[in-house]
Amino acid sequence: MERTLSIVKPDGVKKNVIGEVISRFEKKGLRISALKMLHLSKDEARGFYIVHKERPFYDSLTGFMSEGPIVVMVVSGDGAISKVREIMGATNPKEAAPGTIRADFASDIEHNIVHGSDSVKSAEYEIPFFFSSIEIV
Ligand code: 3AN
Repeated sequence: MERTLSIVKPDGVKKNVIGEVISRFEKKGLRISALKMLHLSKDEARGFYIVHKERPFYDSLTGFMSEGPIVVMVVSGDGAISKVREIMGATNPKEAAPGTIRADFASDIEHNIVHGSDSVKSAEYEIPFFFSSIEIV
């Protein structure tokens, strides 16, 4: 059993697809082990995306991620990290496979609806960023 951190980003919340995202995970046999809505400050978004601090899009990405509420969740199951990334589709929605969340709902590479940890190491940083151990079932 593996755990990953997924986020419905501010554009996903605005487009009213929180349930759609969760439902796509559930339909593939994944389980939601923790869930909450919150609104990150810019500094908190900077902390979450610290691995990208040298990237040219860091300021714009953290601005976007703090512009409105998000839904954060721990998703669990066999191969949860790669399964969630498959369901999300490629970072750039133009390259995302048909039927993926990003192909269906994302407007561009930054406003791409959903986040999923890209490795075990990332998940180990990202899950405790949002949840304490007693909040995860
Ligand atoms: P993913 O979310 O698919 O793992 P990463 O880790 O490469 O993608 O990038 C993290 C986030 O940074 C992406 N979800 C996306 O919102 C944003 N991002 C990535 N590349 C760009 C880019 N070239 N321009 C703007 N934002 C980007």
